[in-house]
Formats: sequence, structure tokens, C-alpha cells
Amino acid sequence: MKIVAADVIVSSPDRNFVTLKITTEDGITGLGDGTLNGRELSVASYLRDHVVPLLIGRDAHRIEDAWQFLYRSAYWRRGPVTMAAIAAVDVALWDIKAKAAGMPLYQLLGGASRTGIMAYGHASGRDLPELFDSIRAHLDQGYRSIRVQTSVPGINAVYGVAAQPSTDGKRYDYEPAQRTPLPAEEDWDTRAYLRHLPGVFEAVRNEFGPELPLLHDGHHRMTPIQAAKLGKALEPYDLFWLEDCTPAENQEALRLVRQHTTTPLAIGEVFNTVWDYQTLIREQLIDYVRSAVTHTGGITAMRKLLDFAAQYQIKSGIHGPTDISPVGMAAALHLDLAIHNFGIQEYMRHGSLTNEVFRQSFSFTDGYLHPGEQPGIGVELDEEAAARFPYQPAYLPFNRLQDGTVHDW
Ligand code: CS2
Ligand code: MG
Repeated sequence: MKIVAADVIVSSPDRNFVTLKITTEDGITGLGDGTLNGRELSVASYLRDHVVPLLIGRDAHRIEDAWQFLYRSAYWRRGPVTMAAIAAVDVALWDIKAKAAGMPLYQLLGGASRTGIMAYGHASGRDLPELFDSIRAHLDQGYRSIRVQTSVPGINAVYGVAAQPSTDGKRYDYEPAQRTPLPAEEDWDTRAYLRHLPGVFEAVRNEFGPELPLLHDGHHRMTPIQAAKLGKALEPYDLFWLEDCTPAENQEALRLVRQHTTTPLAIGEVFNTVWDYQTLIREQLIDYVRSAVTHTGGITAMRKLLDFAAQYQIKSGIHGPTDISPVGMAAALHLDLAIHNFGIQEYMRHGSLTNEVFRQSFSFTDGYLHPGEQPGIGVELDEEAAARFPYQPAYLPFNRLQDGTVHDW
């Protein structure tokens, strides 16, 4: 089934998205997500200028061969741009194969291993009353697992806190990347954060009880010993996971964290290949793999990564913020439903304009997601609607410490 066309569609309904649409000689189309927040055009160019010419005439059914060809023939391997581009092609080809087979993708991946996909939502607050209100609002929406992010006294802007003002008037946690000519500068103080956070979780547990699964994102901001200290301080509050507690380029850094705390650890949303996890998985230094299908080479690579993790009883915790498009989210849900070592799925809801551009068949009911029964991945792109929202430059913020030092955001 020859590929006869491959189009790169960049649109910006509520935020920028890069979508690849592959069309076969039989008229079957497949969609893939290549969105890399704040660097979208680099993937669009990688696809348009380098990959699309290589796809025309290829047999759309040969997914593994296409993956290996794109990974090895590039010579320059790995990295966020390359792996997002390969992911877009891979998911589009899986979408086509499942449509050709007349079944939802999860059936092609081995069928359902569960009836639904536990999702977690993002609650946050500048103070406890606001945080409690945000948690209740998410419980009312049906979420049964909640990520808790909070402001910290003495720090002006903290990742993941919804209500604080942003430069372009949008809700903060909804879209961290801001449509501004330059990245917004934010401030950070780890010692203030470490003093404040345990008290917040104590208050949340007192208010909502011991059962509710609670998650927290450290967003790469602590040194290993600071992460160990926080993990230990949070143990009484029985977190589902502490995420990205320290930058993990140096995977061995997690050995120090592991020595000091039993708080479960999740890492990997900025990783792009299985190689980024080798030590972390082999030495049981993490409990959840946080990669996104869109940033880790697609379904083909993610399945191999999660199969590797399964040998160590490490589970999935796939990255699902709004900068993963509905196409990337749908692909993740098919994988979530089929794999055995499923842990939890992040689910930040897309905005109304995004839902106009991407028609989705996945559902969220009583805290559980389901990819739906449509053949393929179950998402269609309205190209006319997409054309109404041209690309708009946007940047993620960055951090400086009190002495002006650039710090992880
Ligand atoms: C975050 C992301 O959802 C998360 O866990 O770490 O929102 C992250 O900040 C964005 O994806 C960055 O683009
Ligand atoms: Mg995160």
C-alpha cells in the first residue's frame, strides 16, 4: 500500500501543534503528532524538508522498517526533534494499518488488558483554600487521581499553578508556553519550596483523606540530595509519585534519592529513547516511565521501552499535557489499554478551539479514559479549521535564582 502523499500541518488553535498526515494510494490517511513545545517549527521543517521526500512510494505497512530507516539513515540519532519527527511518521503508519485492518489500534496491539485507563488531572492553588477548591473541581469532573501543585511563599511564579497571572492572559497551567516574543523569566528558591511543600500535602491529606491518589511534579528543580530530602518528608502523605525530582541526564543521580526515600519516582517526559532510561530501569531507580509517544519515537519505540520496563515491574505514566496534541494523546491511550504494565495516564484537557480542529473519539468517564472503537487511532483533523489558526511564536518560561543564576524551569 504505497504512500502517495505526506503533509505537515502546523496550526495554533489554543496553542501550536504539528501534525503529519500520510495518505496512501488506497485513500487511507493516518495522523501523527510531532509537537515539541516552544520548538515546533524545527520538527515541522525536519519532517517537511528531510523526511517527507523519503516517505513517498514507501509501503505504508512496513512500520518497523520505516522506523529503523528513519532512525539509522539519519546518521544523527536521538534527540527531541528527530524522535518527535519519527514519532509522527510511526503513529500515522499505525493509524493507517489499524484502519486498513478495520479495527481500533489497541486491538492490533494485542487487545484490551483493562476496561478503562485511570487518568490524573492537574489541581493547583496559590493558597490552601484555592488548592482545595481546585481539587474539588477536578473530583467533580470525575478525576479519581489528582496532581497537586502549589505556589510557594517568597516565589513569584511557580510551575503548574493555574490562577497566577501570565503575560498573555491565558490560565497558567493550561498552557505554560506563552505567545510572547521572548521566554518569560521566572524566579525560584528550592529551600523555600522544600520548607513549604510537606505542609501542603499534610493539609490535603487532612482535608481529603488517605485514599485519594496524589501526585506531584518537582519539574527537574532539585539537586539529588534535595530530592532525597523532599521524598523522605513526603513519605507520611503516601504520594502515588514524585515526578522529575531532579534532572536525570545523569541517571546515577537517582541512586542517592533511592537510598533515602520510598516515595515512588516518575521520570522521563524529556527523554527521547530507551537509552535515556537504561540505568534508571536496570537499577530499579524509578517506578514509572513518563515518556510521551510523541517525544519517544512513537508506538513502535514506546512499546519496546515499556516491555523493557515491565521486566523490572516498572509501570507506565505517559506524559499527557496540552502540548501533546489529541493525536498524540489518542496514540497513548491505545497503548495504555493494551500493555500489561500500565500505571496511570496524565490527562490535561485541550481547549475548545483545539477540539474544533481535532475530532476525537476517546472518552473520559468516571475517572477513566478509553480510546474508543473507531478504526485507527480515532482522531480526524479538520484541515479547514486548522487553516484558520496559523502558527504563533511561543516560548516556555525559564528560571533564575535570586543571585541571577539560570536554573531548571
Ligand atoms: C509537565 C508538562 O505535565 C507535566 O508533567 O511537566 O506540563 C511540561 O511542563 C510541559 O509539557 C512542557 O512543555
Ligand atoms: Mg512533568
